[in-house]
Amino acid sequence: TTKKNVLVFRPLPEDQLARLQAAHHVTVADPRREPEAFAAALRTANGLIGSSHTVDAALLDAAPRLEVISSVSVGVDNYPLAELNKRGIVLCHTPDVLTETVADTVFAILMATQRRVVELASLVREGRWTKNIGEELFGTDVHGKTLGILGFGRIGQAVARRAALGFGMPVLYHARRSVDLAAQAPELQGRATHTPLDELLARSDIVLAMLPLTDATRGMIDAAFFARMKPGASFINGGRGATVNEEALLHALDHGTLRAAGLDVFAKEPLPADSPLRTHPRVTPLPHIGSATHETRHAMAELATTNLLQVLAGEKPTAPYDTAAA
Ligand code: 8YV
Repeated sequence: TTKKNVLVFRPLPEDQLARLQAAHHVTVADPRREPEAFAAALRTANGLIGSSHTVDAALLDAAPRLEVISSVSVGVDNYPLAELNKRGIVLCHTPDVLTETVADTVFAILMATQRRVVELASLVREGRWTKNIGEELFGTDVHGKTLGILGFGRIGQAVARRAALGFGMPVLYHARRSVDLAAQAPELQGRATHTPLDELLARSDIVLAMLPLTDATRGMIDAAFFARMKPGASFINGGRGATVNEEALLHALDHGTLRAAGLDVFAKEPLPADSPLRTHPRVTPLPHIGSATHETRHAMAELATTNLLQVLAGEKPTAPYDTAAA
């Protein structure tokens, strides 16, 4: 097939870069560090591989030959979906290969938040473990507690499996439509229940947001949301930071009844140094590491490379994103 021009704007593993270079002309340019090289390559690029960098209509205008964007991510909120659809530019992403890893991360954050792991590890590291840990430093049990999940896609269901099957936790979930558990997740039948949001918030000991960032979910987790949560409950976010009103979260922690928060994602990333969420004693913050394991990031890069090669060869990609449905 004809060699085309591919612009890679995030680091790819050597073996995946080699796959691309064997088939096409490849330029690697980080738009943040090499804006001129990036802009020059964009002008002739037929395909893009990237991830969290925001793509907008102006960037698409500067890429007149673009046929496909292959994202190394499952989330696609940093892409102009309607614009891509209008221009007939194919968008691909990397679902499924990261599901279990992100679910592991989310459960790790949940456990760390409820048992105060980061705070107590710091106590040891800073030489402040001078006597038996007293009640003021106790955490709260996870097993058997009720977990409420917002967003019940592949990752939400994977977290539910860990909670229900591993930790005996009743799972409530809220999503735009109920999930056919018999077909999609038979092991969760009788263990996960589609629940109205208010009831989920009133009953859950832990509320987990696994929501994509859309016009509907942006800022939806606000003061009224936290006020409706069960007193003493905790909040975990493993989806997208901008679904949360962070001022309302801090207010719920300091003046409401929110026990604690575990956050892998933030409205602005990296988290600004002056954000109170960085140092709040009842916040367990992580730097968006949901899919960040050697194995999974390689699998994501491999799938993103395969998607791109397929589209440029005129084939249907393994994992297209339906921009028309957005
Ligand atoms: C990031 C994620 O994309 O897949 C997603 O949507 O949030 C993460 O995997 C990743 O950090 C960027 O490669």
